[in-house]
Amino acid sequence: MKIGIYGGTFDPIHRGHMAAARAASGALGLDKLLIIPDGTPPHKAQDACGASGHHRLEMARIAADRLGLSIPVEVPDLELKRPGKSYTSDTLRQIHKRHPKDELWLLMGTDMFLTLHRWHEPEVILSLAGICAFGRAEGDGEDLFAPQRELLEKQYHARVTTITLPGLVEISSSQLRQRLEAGERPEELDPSVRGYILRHGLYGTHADLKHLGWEDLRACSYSMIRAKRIPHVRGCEEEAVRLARRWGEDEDDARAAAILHDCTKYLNLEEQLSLCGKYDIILDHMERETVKLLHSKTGAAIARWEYGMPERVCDAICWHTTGKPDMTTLEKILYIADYMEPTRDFDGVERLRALVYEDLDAAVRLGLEMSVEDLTGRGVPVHPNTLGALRFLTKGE
Ligand code: DGI
Ligand code: FE
Ligand code: FE
Repeated sequence: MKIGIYGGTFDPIHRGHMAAARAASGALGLDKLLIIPDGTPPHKAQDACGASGHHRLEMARIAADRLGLSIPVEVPDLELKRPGKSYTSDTLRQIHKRHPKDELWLLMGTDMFLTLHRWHEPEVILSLAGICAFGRAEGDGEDLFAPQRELLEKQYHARVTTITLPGLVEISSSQLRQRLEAGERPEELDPSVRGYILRHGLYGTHADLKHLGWEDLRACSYSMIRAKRIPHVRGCEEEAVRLARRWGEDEDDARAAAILHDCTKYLNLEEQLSLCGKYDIILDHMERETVKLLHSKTGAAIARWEYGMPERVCDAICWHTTGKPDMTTLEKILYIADYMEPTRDFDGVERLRALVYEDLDAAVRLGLEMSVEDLTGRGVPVHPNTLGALRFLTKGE
């Protein structure tokens, strides 16, 4: 197995790092990539205005998920956990011990590559891993690489591969930090990483989470979920706004509810229950047993207390999974938009899509019926609110 190892301060991780990771993974044909935020880098003092190791790790984990690579990408905390200075030779020893049969490749930018012979224990580094150096800017080329490659090959029998990343401009993390502090939205950051920075007020950002514009609200919400769910949330937003327009609901409320509706979807049972405790959410017996039912409750609380959303928006989020008897128009819109937004694909979705612009209640009822049928077919107990919502919409028949 070929394992790529990409270490760095990643303060913060940006699109330049991500492009390099993708390019190196393709060029080397990697089977796995490890992105390793460093502890105390030996070559520079920890930046006073930088983020903590914990935050750098979390941002790297978000970026790793956004790479869209088909190979596993892991972000271990092994350098952050190791006391003292971070030496690459120690990291490689650790990884080699864990994967003795695998081929290791160390990824790095030009400046690092050109000083490699002066690192701590270069002979250990170069005996344990091949080097994949990438030019970070136009013009970094063979003329710079060749002499260094020859030196390393002669002196240490190093295996060296060099790649240039076409069109990649130099991105400086310190400039990014300054621009963030000045309130800019640098294109060079993945929106989800930027959302994480805003949520935690890193790098001197002072975003008021309770009064965010749409772009920032999306960034914050996306930073809480996995990349593969973003198209669904995006689709749900578009659908909810269209439905609000059709059924005379407030478009902004529909948009906000949709953007945030699944923001706690990836929390595990323990994290869900801890939020329920923090926000005094009272759970019934079935909710306590079913983690899938909790994200609508905790999502509503986060919308309320972190993002300052109005009650009606939070209620829509609260009922989006099960529905309930006597729903408001906004609650129906989010429930059904979640069910039939453009990226959903299941038998009968077209019927729902046609119906929902003709008769909102009939579409919600059909959605509930399909949901009950699906749950029952899988042997999953149906929540009383789902049954109550259905009964309410069928009463009088
Ligand atoms: O979060 P989404 O995947 O976008 O959609 P959702 O919030 O409707 O969640 C769907 C999940 O919730 C699905 O795994 C089934 C589950 N679910 C929905 N209604 C009920 C339910 N689970 C139980 N036990 N009972 C329900 O009535
Ligand atoms: Fe959901
Ligand atoms: Fe959803």
